[in-house]
Amino acid sequence: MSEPSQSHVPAAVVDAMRSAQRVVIATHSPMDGDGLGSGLALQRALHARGANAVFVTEAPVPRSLRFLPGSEDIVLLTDDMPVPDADWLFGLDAGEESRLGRAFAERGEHVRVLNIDHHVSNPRYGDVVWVDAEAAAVGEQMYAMLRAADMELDVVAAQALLVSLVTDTGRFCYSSTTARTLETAAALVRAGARPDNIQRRLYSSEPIAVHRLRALAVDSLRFFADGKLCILTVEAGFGSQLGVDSDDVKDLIDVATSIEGVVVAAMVRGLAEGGTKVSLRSKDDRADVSAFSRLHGGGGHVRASGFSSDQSPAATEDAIRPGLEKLAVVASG
Ligand SMILES: [Mn+2]
Repeated sequence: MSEPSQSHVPAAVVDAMRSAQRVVIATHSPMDGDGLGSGLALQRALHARGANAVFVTEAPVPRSLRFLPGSEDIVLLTDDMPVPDADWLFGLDAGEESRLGRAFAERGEHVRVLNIDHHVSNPRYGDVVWVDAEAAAVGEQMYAMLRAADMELDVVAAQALLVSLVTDTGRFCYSSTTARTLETAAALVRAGARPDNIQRRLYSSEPIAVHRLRALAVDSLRFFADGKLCILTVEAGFGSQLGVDSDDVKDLIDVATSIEGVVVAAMVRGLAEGGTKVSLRSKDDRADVSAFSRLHGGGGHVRASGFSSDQSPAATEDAIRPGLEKLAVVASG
């Protein structure tokens, strides 16, 4: 059968994959399906050729993703734990180096950094860099990389990479989905991945508390610019009385995005440690939320981006609302 049309995997990336002996794997914390799936597949491939690879995180693996084999072995770095020593740090899906957290900030001087990412705003940090903004997910790059380096891809890794693709493309519906994305998915299914298993474990196994959280969120949505801008502001601790995890709160942006007439959706979320996290979604390329987030020190994709602020959720919202209204109106003009 045909292979996905080749994405260009830089030779230095293939070399690092083939030769690295002690690797720390990291993605952003908390991780998402793309960071987790591509990291697990990478770790399995490195282990299969006898390399030592430790996958680290600074936040627990989100509840909904814990069904993936290997997620239980991810090392949760607590404050009193040093970052494991290594020759290489493989950073995945991190649009800026700070998103890799301590794995990047506290690495030894001898540690080389491989930056594999698909965010258009990536500043190309690291010693070896492979940023492919055409890739719908790092999982798509990871598949090409494992193939280019002639490394093992077993059923478990194929399933992990399909989770990367499914979650980062909104089940293959976002504008980032290309023929190559679908060809990669087909190759993964041929390798034994099961889409129906992902549907059941990821989308048909939600705790009722998550639905109650959504109901609360719907009640607190506010609309501006004739309904083209939808903002959901949540204070720190929102949802904790329902016993849902922060990952479930994060996904509430999808509620706002799914509404008819909304062009730009924003979730302004207070963090337990102070400050605010803003997530933005756009349904129109003319409303480039990646550029908007960059103005505020963040980044991301044209239709999905985010940034952090030191201010309260209410103050943050006041500061960004006029700009977002303008963005939503321009896009629908
Ligand atoms: Mn991604």
